[in-house]
Amino acid sequence: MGNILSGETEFFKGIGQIQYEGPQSDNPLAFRWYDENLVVAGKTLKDHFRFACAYWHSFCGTGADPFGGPSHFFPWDKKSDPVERAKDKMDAAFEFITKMNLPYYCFHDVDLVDYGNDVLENERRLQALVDYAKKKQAESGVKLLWGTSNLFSNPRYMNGASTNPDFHVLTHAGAQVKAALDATIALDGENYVFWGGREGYMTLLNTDMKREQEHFARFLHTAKDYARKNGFKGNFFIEPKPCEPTKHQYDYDAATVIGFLRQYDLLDDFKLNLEVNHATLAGHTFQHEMQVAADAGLLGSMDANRGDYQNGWDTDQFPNNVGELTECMLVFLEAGGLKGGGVNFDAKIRRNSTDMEDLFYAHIGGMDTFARALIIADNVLQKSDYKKFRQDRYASFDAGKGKAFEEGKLTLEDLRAFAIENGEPATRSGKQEYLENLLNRYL
Ligand code: XLS
Ligand code: NI
Ligand code: NI
Repeated sequence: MGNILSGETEFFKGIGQIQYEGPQSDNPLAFRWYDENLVVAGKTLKDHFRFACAYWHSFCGTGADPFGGPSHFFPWDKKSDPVERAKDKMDAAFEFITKMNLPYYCFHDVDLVDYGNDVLENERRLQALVDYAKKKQAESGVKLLWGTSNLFSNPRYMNGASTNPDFHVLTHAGAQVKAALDATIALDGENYVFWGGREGYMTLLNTDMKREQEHFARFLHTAKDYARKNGFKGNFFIEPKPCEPTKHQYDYDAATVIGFLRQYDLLDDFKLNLEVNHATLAGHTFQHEMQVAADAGLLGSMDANRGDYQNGWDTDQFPNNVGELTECMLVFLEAGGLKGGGVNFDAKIRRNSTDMEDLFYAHIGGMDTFARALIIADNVLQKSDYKKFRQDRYASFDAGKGKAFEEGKLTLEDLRAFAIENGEPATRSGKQEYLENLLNRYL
């Protein structure tokens, strides 16, 4: 992949191509673990992860929080014309993405260019940036992992988008999704995401939940049919999150979404895009969410970040906990990886991380943590008795009456007879501490 494209302003001055230098390196602007060509479990790290940069956090985020305005002031955010400003932002984005060697990026429609309230004008703006992005992708080799539509920021969506009680609002969501799908298709996007930020309710006192969920499903079918008709071959992903901004979101967690997809006949086209911090908010570990999705064959993609155990909201910090991620990578490897998606850094640098290189440190740390965790997890699977231990725990179902039960051949009376015949079962340890120590041995 090339460096900065010729003839443009360099936004990240003094920072060159980020290289792999190995664990001994003390260069903070180098990879210590992420060697994209390293083969682990039969695949290069590049192909395992398909890392993506999230346009919104990295190039649209300003450091603002509910208690204060922007603290990040970017040189690409200066021009007054929205399309010209957006092109500068895209120059900066592609400079960063190529310097980081990230193979993919992801965007919402309104990340590429600011939207107003005029549907036709928004479509014109987006088209201008799609034309521009096409050139940038061709020059750099960077690809679009997924596109999506922001159906939560505009005040018209305060009561939901496709679950809004007002049909008129729903039509605006339709217009926006059509344009975002067109953009994703035009840019050879590999997937399309629906995150239902305001698809939920603030109070049941004013909400017909059944009707809203039916509208949601109808909307997804309508969008899917449009995309397929226009040649989109990729996956649709639903991204679960239990709450924030609404009190209760319909796509609560992986299990809830899988039930919804099954109920409304969407399983052929939709899979899951799981986010670490959303799992935490749902009261789950991320490996739990991954396992639920993997068991259903729906582990599509992931939004990499981490939460904060002392805060109850989506802090979207960059991942850096090797131990936790190793447990996730065990599930990842045993599931055979992601189905069509990749690892998108849906994470933002802190409000007080105000230097241009902070964005680099953040991504380098995230990519290194994933690489290191995957290598460790592969060692655990290859070299330890971790797999065997788990298999052996279920050995009583591998033969005899246990096997017959699994095959549906035993009645409740048969179970009773076995219990009487065999007396009290022997105590068997779950060996949790042994297994936790085992993981630590490989860290
Ligand atoms: C917000 C979500 C959002 C989606 C894309 O919490 O994570 O960023 O990934 O709309
Ligand atoms: Ni996300
Ligand atoms: Ni999130």
